[in-house]
Amino acid sequence: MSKNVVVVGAQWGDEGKGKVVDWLTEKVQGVVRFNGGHNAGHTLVINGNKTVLRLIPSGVMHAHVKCYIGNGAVVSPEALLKEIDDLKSHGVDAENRVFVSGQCPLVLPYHIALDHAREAALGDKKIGTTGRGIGPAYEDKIARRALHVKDLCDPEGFAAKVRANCELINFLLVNFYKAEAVDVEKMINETLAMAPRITSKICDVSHTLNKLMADGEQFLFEGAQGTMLDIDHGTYPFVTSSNTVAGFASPGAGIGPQKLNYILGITKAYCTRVGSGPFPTELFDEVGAEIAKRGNEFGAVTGRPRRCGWFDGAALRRSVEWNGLSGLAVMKLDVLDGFETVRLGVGYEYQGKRIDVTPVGAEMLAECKPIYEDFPGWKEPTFGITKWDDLPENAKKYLKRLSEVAGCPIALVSTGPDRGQTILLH
Ligand code: 2SA
Ligand code: MG
Repeated sequence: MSKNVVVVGAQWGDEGKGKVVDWLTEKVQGVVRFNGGHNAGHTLVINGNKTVLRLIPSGVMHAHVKCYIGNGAVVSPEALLKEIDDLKSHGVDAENRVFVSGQCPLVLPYHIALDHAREAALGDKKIGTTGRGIGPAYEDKIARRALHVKDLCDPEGFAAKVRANCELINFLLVNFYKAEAVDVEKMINETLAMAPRITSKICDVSHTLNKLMADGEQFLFEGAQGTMLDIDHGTYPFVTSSNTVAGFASPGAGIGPQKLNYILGITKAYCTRVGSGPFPTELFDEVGAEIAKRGNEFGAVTGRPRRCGWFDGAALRRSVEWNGLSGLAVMKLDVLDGFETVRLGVGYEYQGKRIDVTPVGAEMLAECKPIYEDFPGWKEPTFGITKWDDLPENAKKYLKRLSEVAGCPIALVSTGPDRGQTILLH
């Protein structure tokens, strides 16, 4: 493995980053989150036990690893502490191994109230957010009125800033959205009660990483959500509110881009999306339902059923370009076992013309019809296979073409949820 690796979701999220990060973590000293918040949901299966991580990097399951949350992520104090407590109940002590940048914007209950009110007001045009207040928290950051983790060190200043922000927020909630006002003093008191446990984790993440890298330590940068949900490049407005592309690991953690040595894009052997927005290869038939069932495709945070479809090569090609992917990890190949035919999206038809990459934003994509290449399926199970040569011929053909269409070599193939159920290619 190269020195520092960035792992990003190459599709719409939920590609199985958690398994890959957990697996690669054995070789690094630290794992870093650089975007998103507790809207992320990484399901890990370790020795058959299922654990869901939201804000804490998946590497936490390894006792030797330090976990950093960089300034590009947004932090809910309540979610962070609950996650540490949940881990403790699973026998994982994360209390003194989680380090948070003081510059992370906070996600507070008023952001969550606003997220819910906005979605309700949008009705059937809603984004389908996770309802975790992520968008409103990033809005505060961009509008230069965010509360930061470091503000928790100054209770009076914190309270004054929250009161000032909530004047506007409560006005909006009550008068515009006809929703309930947030109890500001209760929110201040409850947040400040959590403050000591949060402030003890404050760290100058940028400087620490730079110093440790100079000492030869290696890091893994764990992206949240997926490339097609990137605020700048994704299917806007049906996107999350942060940059999900690999390059954001640099400003989101405070390190130079030349420190990012290998970019691994995680993709499923098919495609899923949760929330609203265009998804050209989506399946509405029994094949889609079968993929959802076999792949257990439910949101890790919200439990929402994920929409399922065939692999979208045009979207993956974009993802390869936007992230500068060095290699692909193709997950959940075994979910496609036994299908008569497996389809691979290789482009779209848009207003009678063929296009080879996804258009930017939602409007054009909503009008795109996928162009497929069909592959004969494979009868033999791939579940648990650990060597490329042991894969059924038809599965190999499918994967080779997938890699060709995406324009990126396959670095690994996952054939089951456990760490060992992996084929390593380079
Ligand atoms: P938000 O909450 O403002 O970030 O929502 C905006 C859009 O981003 C999508 N989004 C996600 N898509 C896939 N997985 C995510 N994490 C959870 C998981 C999702 C869950 O790992 O399963 O449990 O539902 C995630 N987070 C945000 C979201 O669906 C909106 O389309
Ligand atoms: Mg997830």
